[in-house]
Amino acid sequence: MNKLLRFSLFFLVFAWFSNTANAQCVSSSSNVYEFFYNGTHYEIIRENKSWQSAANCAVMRGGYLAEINSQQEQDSIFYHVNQAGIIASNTVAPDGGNASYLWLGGNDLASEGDWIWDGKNTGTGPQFWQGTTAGGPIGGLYNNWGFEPDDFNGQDALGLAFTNWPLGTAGQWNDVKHTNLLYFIIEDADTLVALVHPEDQIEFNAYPNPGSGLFSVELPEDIYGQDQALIRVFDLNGQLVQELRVSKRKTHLDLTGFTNGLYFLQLVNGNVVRATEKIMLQK
Ligand SMILES: [Ca+2]
Ligand SMILES: [Ca+2]
Ligand SMILES: [Ca+2]
Repeated sequence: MNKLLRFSLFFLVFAWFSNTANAQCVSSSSNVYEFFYNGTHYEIIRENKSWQSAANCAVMRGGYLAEINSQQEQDSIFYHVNQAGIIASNTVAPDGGNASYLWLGGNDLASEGDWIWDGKNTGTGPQFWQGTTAGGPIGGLYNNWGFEPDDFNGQDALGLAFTNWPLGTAGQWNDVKHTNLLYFIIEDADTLVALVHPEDQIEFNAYPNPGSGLFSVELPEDIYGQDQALIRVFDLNGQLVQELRVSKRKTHLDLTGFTNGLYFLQLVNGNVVRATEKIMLQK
């Protein structure tokens, strides 16, 4: 394939990808505020999503909803939340004293009172708190609740307060309903810049396409053997359905357990998205 054709094809695929999967995640890069803490890339996303949609979006961007593990991380995140150009009235949880919040990666959705760090929305993760205000931390893990959690009318997701509420102050945590549509904070997001540099793109083939479940994925020589290469598979809703580490030039991808439809493949190398592909599953 000549270079110009390859270049054009790349942009067609990229435009198509942006218009479908990414459109359901972040609609404009101008709504993304980036920062680094302790060598890790964070993003504050100024778009409103339910807790689960926000977590799915975090995974699609290569990370997870932020999990705060220390006072230093709390302080750094809250500092940047205040630098991120957030208009408080755009990210309000009515059941959280009508104050403003951003999603963090904690919830007690799976089991009431068992607060876990579940920033990838897998339903599992380390537990950091047990019970309501009368409860306590688990395993000495960090927490920064206000006079919370109180499970008021059934609250199962963790909000970082941007403004004060009757039971706490800005910066502290509150449990609010997971269906609130709030801004959110992603930890360990990929650096997506490679997508706009076609010369950095990696050749990446998945076949047969369409296929009935077993796909072969072929990678070029230059990432052969590097254990940092990852293939991620997303469904049309942006939910991560599979993630595999690439250690061989030719890899097999088994989607036989999934429903028919279109899936997106992301090839990640060196914490950068190097290629995207779409495959059709037709059993
Ligand atoms: Ca963290
Ligand atoms: Ca709860
Ligand atoms: Ca609460």
